[in-house]
Amino acid sequence: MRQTFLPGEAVFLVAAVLFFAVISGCSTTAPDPMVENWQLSVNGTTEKVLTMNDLKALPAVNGHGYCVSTTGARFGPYTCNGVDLRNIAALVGGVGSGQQVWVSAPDGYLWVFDLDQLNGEGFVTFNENLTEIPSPPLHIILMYEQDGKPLSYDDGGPARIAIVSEQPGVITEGSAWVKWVDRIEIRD
Ligand SMILES: Nc1nc2c(c(=O)[nH]1)N[C@H]1C(S)=C(S)[C@@H](COP(=O)(O)O)O[C@H]1N2
Ligand SMILES: [Mo]
Repeated sequence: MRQTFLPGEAVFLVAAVLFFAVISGCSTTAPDPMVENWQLSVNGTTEKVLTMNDLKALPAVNGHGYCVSTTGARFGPYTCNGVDLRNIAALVGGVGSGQQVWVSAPDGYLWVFDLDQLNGEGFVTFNENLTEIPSPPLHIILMYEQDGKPLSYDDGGPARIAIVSEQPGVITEGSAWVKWVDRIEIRD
């Protein structure tokens, strides 16, 4: 048996379908549980726990990031958006001379940065041919966007360390690019 709809009913049906599509998560703004559940613990003179919204509320740094693994695989070049590690450290008392910043992830990976590196100095840098070049000024950021998009889990998201420069084509060592960062500690 054939059913007919009046135009008004058709409009209602379309609206209802769209409404359920949106509330069931078929929308680009649906919250991502990985991002929603992510927390960053920051320990220094004091302690802080940051959510992604807290991180995004800090001043954003945008730069060019490009890294190479010990096996020679390259990642990038990317445009990276995140927060300067110094601004995160400042929330818990900052980093004094002789102190280090320990950045770690749930898989147990840990990388340590010294104060010079925090100020963008003392990194080994390469050009596209993997020839070592003098380092331009660099910034260590906690990146939450790569190429303008939220950082995927496979790329180390929700938040990953990136070493960025104002100029493109500067390659840094991938070992410092800690993926899935959830803990930052200032240590003596
Ligand atoms: N959490 C975490 N981050 C990490 C690593 C890791 O094992 N765990 N490996 C590092 C190393 S040695 C490199 S070269 C880069 C790229 O690693 P990938 O090849 O696993 O992407 O991520 C870095 N960040
Ligand atoms: Mo590596």
